[in-house]
Amino acid sequence: MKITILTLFPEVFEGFFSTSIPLLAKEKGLLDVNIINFRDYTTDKHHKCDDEPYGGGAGMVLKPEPLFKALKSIDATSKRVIYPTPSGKLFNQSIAKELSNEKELVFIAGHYEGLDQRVIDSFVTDELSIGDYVLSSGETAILVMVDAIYRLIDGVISPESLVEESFNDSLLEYPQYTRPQEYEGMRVPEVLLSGNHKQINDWRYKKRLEKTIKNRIDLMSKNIN
Ligand code: 6GU
Repeated sequence: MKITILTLFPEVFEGFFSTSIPLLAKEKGLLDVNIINFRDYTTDKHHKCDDEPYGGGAGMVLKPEPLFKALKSIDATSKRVIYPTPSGKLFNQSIAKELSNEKELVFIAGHYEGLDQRVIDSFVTDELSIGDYVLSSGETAILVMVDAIYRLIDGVISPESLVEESFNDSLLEYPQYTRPQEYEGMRVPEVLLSGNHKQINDWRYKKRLEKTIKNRIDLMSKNIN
């Protein structure tokens, strides 16, 4: 998959894409990342990317010209273009799964009060929010979405790791333990040391139910249809 990100702060993405699994995915040729600073597409002396909103009000709006030029340079009209915004549709695991099947994704990082609506009308295919809170910029939301998406691309992580994850079947994950068997007086639950896979699976299922009831009862009603 190719991921293109239009941003005024390219450095935000450097650490993420040069570490751990994202780096491995790039090295395996499964992920190609293209970070574009759309300030490079300004033509005025001061490289201005924002301006006051027509009609008045607080904050600044991102000007259409640099974004139009940057988007045209990558032929974005033929592509899936995602604009992260708190007023978008709520992003979730099934949207991540769907987007992971695309050959190419383009993300636009908004700032201030947002983009000139003409950019959205001309290029954006998906307006997505990552939750009911307000972030100061789109970059962090893009990192969250990209992380959820790229790991679902075939070959990036092992299929077994994906199967038992939270949200695949509307139940949260069971607790995990590793060595040592006892630490600061706390013992690993006996059943996990038993080697009895039926008992282990039953115990894990019970723990998943308990955790989901405690933290996310809303997920359970999604199973009833
Ligand atoms: Cl996608 N962007 C911003 N700026 N704030 C958000 C968000 C996105 N999702 C929730 N809050």
